[in-house]
Amino acid sequence: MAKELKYADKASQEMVKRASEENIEIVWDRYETMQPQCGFGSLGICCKICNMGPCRIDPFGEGPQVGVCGANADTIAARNIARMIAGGSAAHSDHGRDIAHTLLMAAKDPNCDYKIKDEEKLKAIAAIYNIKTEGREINEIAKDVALAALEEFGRSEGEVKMASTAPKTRIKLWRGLGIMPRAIDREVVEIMHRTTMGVDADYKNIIKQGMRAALGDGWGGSMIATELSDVLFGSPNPLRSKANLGVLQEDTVNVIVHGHEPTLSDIIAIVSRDEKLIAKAKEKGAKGITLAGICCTANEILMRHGIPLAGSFLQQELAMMTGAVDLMVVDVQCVMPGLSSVANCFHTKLVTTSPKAKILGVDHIEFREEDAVKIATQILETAIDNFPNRNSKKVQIPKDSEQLIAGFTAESVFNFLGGKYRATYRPLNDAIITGRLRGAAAVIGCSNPNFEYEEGHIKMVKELIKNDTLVVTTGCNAVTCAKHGLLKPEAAFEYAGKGLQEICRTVGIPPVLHLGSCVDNSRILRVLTNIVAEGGLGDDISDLPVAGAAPEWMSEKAVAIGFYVVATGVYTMIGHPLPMMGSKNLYKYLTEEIEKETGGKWAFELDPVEAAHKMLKHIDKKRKALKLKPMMYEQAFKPQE
Ligand code: SF4
Ligand code: MSK
Repeated sequence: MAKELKYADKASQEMVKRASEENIEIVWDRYETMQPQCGFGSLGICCKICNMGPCRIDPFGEGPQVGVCGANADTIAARNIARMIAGGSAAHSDHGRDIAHTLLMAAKDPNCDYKIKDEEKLKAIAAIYNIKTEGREINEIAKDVALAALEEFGRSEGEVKMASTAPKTRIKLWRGLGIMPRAIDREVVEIMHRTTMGVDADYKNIIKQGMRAALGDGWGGSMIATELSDVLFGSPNPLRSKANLGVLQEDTVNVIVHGHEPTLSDIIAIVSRDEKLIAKAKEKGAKGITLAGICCTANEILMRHGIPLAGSFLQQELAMMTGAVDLMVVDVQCVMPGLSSVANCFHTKLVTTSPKAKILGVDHIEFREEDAVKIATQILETAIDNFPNRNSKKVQIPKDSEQLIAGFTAESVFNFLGGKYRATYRPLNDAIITGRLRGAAAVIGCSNPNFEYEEGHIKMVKELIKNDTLVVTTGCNAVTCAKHGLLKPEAAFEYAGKGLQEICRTVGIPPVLHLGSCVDNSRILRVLTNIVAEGGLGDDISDLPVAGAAPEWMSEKAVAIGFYVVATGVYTMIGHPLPMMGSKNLYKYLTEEIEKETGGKWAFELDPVEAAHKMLKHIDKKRKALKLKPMMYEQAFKPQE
């Protein structure tokens, strides 16, 4: 019996109620069944790295304080966290590698289904890699860029070159700390080596390697994924669309894409407009084809094609509960295996596509970039053929959907915020310097059944914008904000402080800017770098009045993101603490001492409003250090000194 979702959007509430009434088990039910969850695991003090274990440390100090090998709570917790970073970094970066391979294929084969869509961006990346562009064919440049990007993963000497785009002060600091990433794969492998039995036992040293791998993700693998996706699929520009389950239609073939990589979903977005396929759908009695997305692949095709968002991570099963999804196609990451049993309760076909991600008993149509259009067509035809199997008596599509604006990037936000100045961050920096804006915050990340669904995201974001803090968002927070109407310019007049309202009115932007998928957190790193470069707000990212948050985090990828953000010098707030509270020393290091090293640190706070206040307090501390003017308008939140 699924619980009542107090803060969720109405569509989710309706579908959860339906699941409960029809006795269909979904994620919240499985979460309840799992209670009580393992206390040792939550505290990060169980270890099963070798076969002398599993070992667990007694958190009350009465039982064993070391494992069979002598590893204590600090070592065990740090190793567990580092392995989470390795998992998260590997996921983002393997995605980046696949995009680089696709770019190489497009560059070599003139008949390839993928083309270079953003030549300017390609040339900008070529400059990072010192690749000559003048007088050269675009495909030659693309080939060299793809090869240079692929080099980043496994080079044996040197540093990740993409990371050289960070502010110079930051690079110097990373080199000094020994955390400048060398090669993306190498750092992940080194985590696995250092954390195997009998290697690194110094918790700070283990975390430093974790940060090096995380930096290889944020400033390497994820950045490559974002930049090369812009080259191949086109850089996003602000556009309008809709979000929530109400975007599904009773009278069309409904196809949902879910997962992360845009290689397949972008082609499906294009092929779904094919006249022949639409005619085929009509032959089967449908009025056309509706395509919508879940999770980050949704964000990818929203940003570039305006394809509507069906929902966030926790809505993947709820979309199926409408009984109106003819096919859900998934690739990699955040795809719950539980989808298959929900699909079995309806006519919905679930199709896996990646050789890296199969689910037993689920149809698999293997995706190959070489045959992208052919396979996308086959998937859509399978959906069309399944439409007549839909039982209209079982269809219940919630009415709810919301308008949104998405498609902001480090470059397009640049033009937008430039206003009449265009192509400059000056007005943004000036707004912060003069106190019209308090600062900026990135609120990102997953939703998690261990949290009151959507409460963390929405309450935090509203509290930040109320206090004149511009919010940028990606991933499932972006989907949640969209569903709750926060990605509309009008939201500024309802929820934002007076200063932020003025900016939104002048420039015509929402108070919350959607910057894309999880790998697109790299766009936020670029924005921060550009703010520093514009001047007037210090010499490094750690000087800026900014903060980051993932209130309802779930994935290992969120841990990797958090660590590259902390290593980049940013105060990083999450709801549930990292699973390491069984180590007092590690807790102290990550929430206090690390600030002296990187300028960033972790903070954990379950109450989303209190969490926002802690972020605002940090922003104010940075404003004070920069000797910025007092805020122009009265602030709702006034920290006690
Ligand atoms: Fe136990 Fe040490 Fe082996 Fe971990 S590495 S399972 S703590 S003996
Ligand atoms: S999809 S990683 S649930 S944000 Fe990127 Fe959402 Fe988190 Fe997956």
